[in-house]
Amino acid sequence: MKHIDAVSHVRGESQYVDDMPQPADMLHLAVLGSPVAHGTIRSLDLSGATKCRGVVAVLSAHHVPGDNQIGPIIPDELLLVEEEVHFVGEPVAIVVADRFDNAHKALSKIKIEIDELPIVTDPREAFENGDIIGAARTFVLGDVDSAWDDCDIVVTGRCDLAGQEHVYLETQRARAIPLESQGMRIFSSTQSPYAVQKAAAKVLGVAHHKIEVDVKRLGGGFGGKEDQATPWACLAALAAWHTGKPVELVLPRHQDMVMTGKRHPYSADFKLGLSKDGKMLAYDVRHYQNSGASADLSTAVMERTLFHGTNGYFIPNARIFAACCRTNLPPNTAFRGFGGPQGMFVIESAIAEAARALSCSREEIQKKNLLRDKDTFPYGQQVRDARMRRTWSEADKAYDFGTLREKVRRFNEDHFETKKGFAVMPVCFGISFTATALNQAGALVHVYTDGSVSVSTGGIEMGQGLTTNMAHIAAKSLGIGTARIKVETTNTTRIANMSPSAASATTDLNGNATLIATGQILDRLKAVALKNLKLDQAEKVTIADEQVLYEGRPTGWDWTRLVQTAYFNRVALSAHGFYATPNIWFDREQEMGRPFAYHVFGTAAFEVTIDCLRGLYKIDSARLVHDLGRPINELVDRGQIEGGLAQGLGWMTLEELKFDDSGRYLSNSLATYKLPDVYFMPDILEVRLLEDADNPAGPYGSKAVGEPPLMYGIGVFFALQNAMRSFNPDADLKYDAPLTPEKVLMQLHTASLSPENKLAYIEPEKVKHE
Ligand code: MTE
Ligand code: LUZ
Ligand code: MOS
Repeated sequence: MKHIDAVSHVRGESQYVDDMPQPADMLHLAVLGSPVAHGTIRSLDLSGATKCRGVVAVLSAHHVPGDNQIGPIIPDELLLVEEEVHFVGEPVAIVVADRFDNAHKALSKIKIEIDELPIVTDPREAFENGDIIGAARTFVLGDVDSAWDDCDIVVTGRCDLAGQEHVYLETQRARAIPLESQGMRIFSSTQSPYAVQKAAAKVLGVAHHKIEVDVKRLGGGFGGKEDQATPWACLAALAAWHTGKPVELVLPRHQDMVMTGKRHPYSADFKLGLSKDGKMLAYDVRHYQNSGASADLSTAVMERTLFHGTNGYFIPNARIFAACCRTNLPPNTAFRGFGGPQGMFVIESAIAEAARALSCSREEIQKKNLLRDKDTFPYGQQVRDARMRRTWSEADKAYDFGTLREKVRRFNEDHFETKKGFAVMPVCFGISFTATALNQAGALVHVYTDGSVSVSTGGIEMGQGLTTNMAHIAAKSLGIGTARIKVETTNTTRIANMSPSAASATTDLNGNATLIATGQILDRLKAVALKNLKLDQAEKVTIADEQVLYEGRPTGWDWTRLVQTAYFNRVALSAHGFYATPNIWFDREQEMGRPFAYHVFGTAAFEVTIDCLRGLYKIDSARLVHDLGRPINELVDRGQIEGGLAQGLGWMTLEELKFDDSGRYLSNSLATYKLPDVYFMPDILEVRLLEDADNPAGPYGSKAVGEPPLMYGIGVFFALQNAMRSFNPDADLKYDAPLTPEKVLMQLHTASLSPENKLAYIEPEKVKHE
């Protein structure tokens, strides 16, 4: 089965929020963001804007009829600022006008005077000031303090990790339509319709049931719309409330980049102790998360950093500390991997440092310490199979790490200013929301009398193929063709209290809910077949290729006849299915439990080539073995693997967020924020899937796929470092990502060079000259 939207996407016919026919009297909304990163508002004068052409309303915090509060976990985030501003771009006021351009033009006529306050952008500084969000947390396994004595070597170091823009193609947007009796219908580009429903109800001061949120699809979310679609939907609803007219808000790209949060930057200190044969014995790490100005999802993101702090390794003594540090940047938020990648980068850096100290390869240490069946994570859960080691050994068998490394070594011997590097990246990622309660989903299935089927779930299509998966699961379970299935919009009146589409778990949760709903309908239909065909054993009735079979043999009835007979027998042809992931729990007092239904495993190997005079590099190859379970749709899942990898590579290499000293965002357009493109992708990209890898927890044996492949990208950082070391073994390399070409150049040429590399060395000044 093809991606169900493939044709309409390519033709440009797929509809997003802004593509739906516009009501004739629809108004447009523009948002004024704070011009400074921190300060108290002395005065705010909206009157200039109200006089502008086409302007219908200009609104600020005191126009909010309900509670001006949208913080999802901790109530520390105002929809519109009141006394204080906390980051550049924080929404201050909105203009509602007849046209998009008129609304934006009027923004400059709003007068705001702010007394500036000092700002903090560094998480370590915020931590020293005691400005943390929620509580700092620590996961502990074994006894780290007494384990150092058993170690032959101990390495320490510091990591710095930048954030990342989501760059969904469709920027944040929403359309709100006022209905009778204080009702509001909101079309939102959100991963979490219920988050929008709850926040809009709070802001307008009405009950949840007054707000209907509807989502057809997203032009990408990547976590950036898990929570941060909410303010824009609330602002559109606020404007619709005051004007009584439909209102649409579309953030221009530039505003989207300035006003919304990104992946969390982190800074970390690590200490890793090993035996001389490379066994990791003790790991002590402190993560300082740069949370931005308000909590958003930061505490949950930080929790995943703790869970993935040891990646796919067993370390008998580990202490993982993390804190959310408040800074004057936009509130950082969910981004594919959700704190996991940051935790993994640090342990991979510690391994790189240890490999130097032991004069061995990173792979020797990695391989020796990979998780085995029944090993325990630092949060108490046991590994339930040996797939971490399986993906490593299958990758080694298929791609031959030894030969790849040897090829790189020989190349480097023969070349002076061009160097290659090799690295391997194992990934182990837990599947389930770490907040156990979110692991629930509903599905509503209707069968119509012509045999066509309507499926509603709480899952959001954001390009990842959810709709395709739901259609496939519904069709397969009913024994009919996918042409009979229509997957409906995601709507809060059909599915209540839905969790966000996130944590890679959308197909698992909503697919299982769909199977429960179709299972109920099938049971009823089988009873109808028994009665009307005068048969006796329900379990012998099956439906395959739209034919009703008994003991595998045709009965002469087809799907449509069965459905029509059920209707005339007055049998319900609709069902609601509810699924809650079984056997998961977590105790936050003890920091122990079984938070994940299962883990996804994989191993990736990378080769890179650096031009050491210019700092430029290319990725020669990425070779993966990935665990998809038994995929529902292999093509869709391969798309997820390649897309996730691309995003991870970009995060590690090109994508650099720049803020100036006053907290102003400099890389605020796609001209200054460099994304990887198709040419940047590895020349060789090989993806093998683990075979015979059924997963009992996923629908039809499948495994979640959305996030884990992003973390393979981390490997390229270490491949680049290895190439750099071949050029200049004494270079002072930093565990500082992204490793942009500029940083490669500077790090290669700021330290003294060993004699054998002197030949290749040209003074940076001379390079400039030439
Ligand atoms: N793929 C596309 N094309 N667009 C997206 O926005 N989001 C990613 C991933 N893959 C995303 C994507 C993120 S962050 C998550 S959590 C998962 O998809 C969500 O979908 P799933 O739960 O169905 O995997
Ligand atoms: N969102 C969330 C997530 O609320 N909880 C999670 O555990 C999670 N994990 C990954 C991505 N989003
Ligand atoms: Mo994905 S970060 O769980 O939206």
